[in-house]
Amino acid sequence: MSDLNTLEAEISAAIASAETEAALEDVRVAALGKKGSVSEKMKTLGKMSPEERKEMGPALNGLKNRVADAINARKGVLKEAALEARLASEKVDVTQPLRLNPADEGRIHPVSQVVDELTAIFADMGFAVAEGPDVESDELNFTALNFPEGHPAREMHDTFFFNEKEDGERKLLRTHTSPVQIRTMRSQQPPLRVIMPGRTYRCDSDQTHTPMFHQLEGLVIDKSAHMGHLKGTLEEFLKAFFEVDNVVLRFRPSFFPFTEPSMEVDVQCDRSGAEVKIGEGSDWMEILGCGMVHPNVLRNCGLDPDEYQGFAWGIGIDRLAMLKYGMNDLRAFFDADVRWLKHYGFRPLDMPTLLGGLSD
Ligand code: 2NM
Repeated sequence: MSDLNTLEAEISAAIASAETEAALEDVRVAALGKKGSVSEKMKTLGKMSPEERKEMGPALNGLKNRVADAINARKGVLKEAALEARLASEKVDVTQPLRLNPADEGRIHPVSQVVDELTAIFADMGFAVAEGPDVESDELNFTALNFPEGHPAREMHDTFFFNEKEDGERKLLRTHTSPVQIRTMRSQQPPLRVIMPGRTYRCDSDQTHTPMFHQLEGLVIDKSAHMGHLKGTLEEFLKAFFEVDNVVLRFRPSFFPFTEPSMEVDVQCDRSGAEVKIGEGSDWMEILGCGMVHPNVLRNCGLDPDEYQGFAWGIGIDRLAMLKYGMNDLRAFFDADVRWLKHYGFRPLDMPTLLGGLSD
């Protein structure tokens, strides 16, 4: 009997000191397994006398059951401890959003959105879209557009020039999209109705200027296109773009080498709130430049100014986007900050159309 007590004490100590479930399993096998210490004792029952068996049977069964219970109890404690340790070492941030599929997560940059809106508006008015290279010749960017030699806009200060080539030609980054107008007038026959959205470059950088910016120019060439058409075109475009029923425009005389007369256009607006509202109020905001295409420009494109005339305008796309969608720092447009894009960007499958809505 006393060696049973010793055995039970040994097994109990082994159970208590098992620190892992695997170690506990070893203790179980060593005691209750086929060749375990308790099992070996059970095997001796068969060789005992009936009296002996009567005493040892219940004693051994009791030992076996107590050992099994102690192992199970220890198992529960170890399981609990293992779970506690895991919970303490692993962290789940339940504030993390679920990962969306790319079409839900991706965003269209406001500049791309506005270009799509402008394209939808002018396509509806019968305009084609033309594009041209960012790297241009001096001839197309300046000379053909009636910039006199030595005009300040040609100077290094505004224009990014490339190094002179061996043949003496000096390429540049276009300072406006007007060279695309020259290319169009030289390659297509009037009547022309074309818009040119694109990147333009000027060596200028502050809160309202970035060295690369986006411009949309428009051009209409016909035998009788006049300033009334220009005014009507701009009014219709601005009403559609700002999604308002009425806009009031103010034309001020200005100067561009490529137009005569040249005008700057202000739109009536309300500046009393945090955002500028177009189509109401009693303030004015300059919004674009325009004019009748200069006879020299027509001549430079092989068009006879006595037969053809036309109008053109240029407008800043980035600023249009800022006005319509309430962004106040132009530089953030080109920071490639995904948080900014998430906030101000547009869903890729919501295409702007005049029928379905430009911006909703
Ligand atoms: C502007 C303002 C006024 C313009 C003129 C031409 C061309 F090629 F037809 F002569 N292209 N763009 C133009 C006219 C651009 O931007 C403020």
